[in-house]
Amino acid sequence: MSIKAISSYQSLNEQTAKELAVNLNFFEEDADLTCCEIGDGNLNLVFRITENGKKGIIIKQALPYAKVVGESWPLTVDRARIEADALKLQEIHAPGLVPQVYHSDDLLAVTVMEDLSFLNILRAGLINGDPFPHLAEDIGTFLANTLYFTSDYALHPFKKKEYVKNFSNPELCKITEDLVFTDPFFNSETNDFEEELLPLLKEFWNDFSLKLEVAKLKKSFITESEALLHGDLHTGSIFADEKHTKVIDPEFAFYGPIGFDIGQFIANLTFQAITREDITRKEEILLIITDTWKVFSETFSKHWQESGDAYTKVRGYLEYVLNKAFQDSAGFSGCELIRRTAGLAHVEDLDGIEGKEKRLDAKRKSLSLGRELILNRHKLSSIEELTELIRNHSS
Ligand code: SR1
Ligand code: MG
Repeated sequence: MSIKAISSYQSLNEQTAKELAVNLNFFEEDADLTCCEIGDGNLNLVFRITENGKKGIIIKQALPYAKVVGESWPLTVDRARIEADALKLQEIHAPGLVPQVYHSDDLLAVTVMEDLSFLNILRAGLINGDPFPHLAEDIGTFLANTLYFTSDYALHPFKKKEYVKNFSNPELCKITEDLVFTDPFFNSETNDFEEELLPLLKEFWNDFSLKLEVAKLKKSFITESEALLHGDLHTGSIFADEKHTKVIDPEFAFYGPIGFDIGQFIANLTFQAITREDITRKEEILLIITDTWKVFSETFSKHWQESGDAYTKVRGYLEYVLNKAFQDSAGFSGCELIRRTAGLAHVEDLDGIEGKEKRLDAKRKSLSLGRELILNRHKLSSIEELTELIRNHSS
């Protein structure tokens, strides 16, 4: 049976993914196609289809459960629609910085998009020590444009509310609410950590000032519909090389606080600042963090001048919005550092360290720095102060 003829969801395999690609006219009937499932993320199937080794297409399909856990964790396939819609909007506001979407099908939960396999996943490239000279400029621009142009500062209130409705993403938000903001701060079953970290984690679980600050950050994540977020902007959600940067995988997109995307990006760079032994190479990461914030805040401020909202002309309002985003991003970074060290989904930057003592040392630094960022975020008044805090905790 041809995959185009089906009228309900079914998960693809390498054969049916090829049939779908032909039926959608991406290839001729008699094309000699190769199809590989290359998904290495936590949730989806990703098929790469090529003809004679030439640049091909990607077919991404959402599974009705979280792949990382299995069928016991059901998960809405509506996230495929959210991802395709978010990519289309991001391409309008940050052209060239996301993969092109060629086709999407909400019923099959499929997005057909540009094959970016000529690029590397940023996390792997950073671990390898590759240079990314355009990263700060590109991600700073991506953040400023996608966050500003989907916010009330830029949109008519009716349009903004239409977007809020379209990008309502409760199941994926709940994953973040649990895995980022709750579970690592309690003795939860989903936590996953090396037993030597237990004494430090017990300190966290008994620290009510820490929990209060995380509760405030979680409240902000849940209640502040400020802009359309990517929602999962770690270094595994970015393809890059020396010339290009492409942000992928916005299936966690929803309306939330601006500082969340910035904070997740900063945290995932921070793992590299922690694990790099050579001072110069550590400083390269701190410079990317500094420049990303500078590009973000300068570009966002430039867009602000065009806003039609009367209050954007009031002295001090822009500074308030940026300062809140900055301090929130420090706090969200802290949560991300802790969850990737002790929660359910880890990062290769830490888990890939071979010597046990070295690995534990890096993990303890991530946890302690995470706690510092959460507790002291309101004392930070510049990106230099933030990078100094990271520097002090990572040496
Ligand atoms: C069950 S999903 C685990 C994590 O993978 C995604 O990339 C998100 O970061 C999520 O929290
Ligand atoms: Mg992902």
